[in-house]
Amino acid sequence: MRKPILAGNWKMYKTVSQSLSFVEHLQGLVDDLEGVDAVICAPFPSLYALKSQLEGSSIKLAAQNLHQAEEGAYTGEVSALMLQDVGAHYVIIGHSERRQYFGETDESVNQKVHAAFKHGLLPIICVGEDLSQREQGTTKQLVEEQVRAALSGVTADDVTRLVIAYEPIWAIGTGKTATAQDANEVCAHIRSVVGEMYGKEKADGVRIQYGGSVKPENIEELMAQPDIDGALVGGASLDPGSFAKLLQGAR
Ligand code: G2H
Repeated sequence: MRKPILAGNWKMYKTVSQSLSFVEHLQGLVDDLEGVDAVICAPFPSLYALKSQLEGSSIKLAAQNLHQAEEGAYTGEVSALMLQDVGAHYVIIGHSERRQYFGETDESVNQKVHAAFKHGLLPIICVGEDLSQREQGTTKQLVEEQVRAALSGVTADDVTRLVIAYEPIWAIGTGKTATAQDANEVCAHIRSVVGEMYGKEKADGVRIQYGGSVKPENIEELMAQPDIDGALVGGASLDPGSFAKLLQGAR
């Protein structure tokens, strides 16, 4: 029913030539992507070059951010139309690093979700709690607020086209992974919130990823959970061999 989706979030790593060489290497390692949607979330400068290199491949491109305005005097920003034009299919919205270092809020995340859909980009919406929120036991409440805010005004048709990534901040790049059961519990809660907003049938169609120190060694255990439909992977997606193993483990 829900097709697994494995996305490599390269963050601020890889020049254009490094990006091209990654894909060339990956294509030599993976010839069959049946059963999984493979996504590369590359830095802006690499997208256009990767678009040509991925012609005919089922690997999809994603951007890591966008600006919510149509266009305008926003120095240093990139619009949904520009991203769609250079080959992006998905766009990460509201990654915790954007929220933490660049002042993104639930409100701007929602605006970006609408901007993405307007130009045919599919959002990968990130939500997740920090360590103190987890310790205080407010994880589900916080994640619910983030999900409700991000989806505000999103139509029932669009909701099954987007992806939600649950990324506990304390597990990002730290080597600490939430246990598969803990991760699933929050993903199941996210699905129930979507169900309250759109009905069970729609909620059953929404793909929910886990992110935070996912690697080839733990991908299968995470994917075995009923409410985890894929992963958003940072560090372990930077090496083509590791990414190929993750794709294999996600199928
Ligand atoms: C979480 C994740 C990718 P990492 O940010 O989105 O990174 O896998 O390095 O924890």
